[in-house]
Amino acid sequence: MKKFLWTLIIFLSINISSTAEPLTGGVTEIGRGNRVVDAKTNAPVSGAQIEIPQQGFRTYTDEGGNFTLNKIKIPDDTILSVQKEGYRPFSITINQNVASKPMVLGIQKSAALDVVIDNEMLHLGDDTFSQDSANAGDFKLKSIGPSYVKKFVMTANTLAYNNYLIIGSIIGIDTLTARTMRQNGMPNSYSSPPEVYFNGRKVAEIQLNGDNQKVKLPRALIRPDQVNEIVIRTGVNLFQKAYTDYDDIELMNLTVQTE
Ligand SMILES: [Ca+2]
Repeated sequence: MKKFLWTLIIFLSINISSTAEPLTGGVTEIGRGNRVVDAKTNAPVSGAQIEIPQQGFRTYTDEGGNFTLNKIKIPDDTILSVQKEGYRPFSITINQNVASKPMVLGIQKSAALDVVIDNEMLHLGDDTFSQDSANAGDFKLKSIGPSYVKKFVMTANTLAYNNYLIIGSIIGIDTLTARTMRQNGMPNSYSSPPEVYFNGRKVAEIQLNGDNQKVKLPRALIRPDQVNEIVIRTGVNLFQKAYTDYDDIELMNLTVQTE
């Protein structure tokens, strides 16, 4: 019987789309057959850095844009990132199921007005969390506290466009909505959602884990050609009254992009 493998094609603009592209040959080993391509031209991207921060795993694509994950074990959802000069930082939440099939990751060229706020993995919270929490099994990085603060300049040119904060990937959110969507196994509690502030004003609450979450930055709040500030504050466990139990979350790849 002919064996078909499903190729996952992931683009920044679309979340995840899979096509039934049959591959020939015995590409059955876990973590093999992966490629990074230019999202527009489909040309392979060589020398792209692939990282799974929770696993301390790092590799680079070869001349043909290929990379392997070396059969690493991924017990729970974790973030895989792709960095390449001239391209927007890319990330995707993967698990054993996703990683066991060949992945084709389409990355996008950076645009002139893009601002990379952060391309490191960030852990917000207090490092105390239930093993039932979303992605608890994968938390290894130490928390930087309940809030992330970053100052950055936005040029006056950005006022001519719609501006968005893009959160590349976020895992570990234990809101009621996340529980309803079965993103965690917490039977008896949930947390308030993480909040995003732009120049002191709350502009979003993040209810769900996932990739490429887009937060509009209201034009009226933008300080042109001056320092602007993004704050992301994690939620608190609404069922722990004895002390403040911050929701431990991880996020990666914060950029401001215009449309
Ligand atoms: Ca906690």
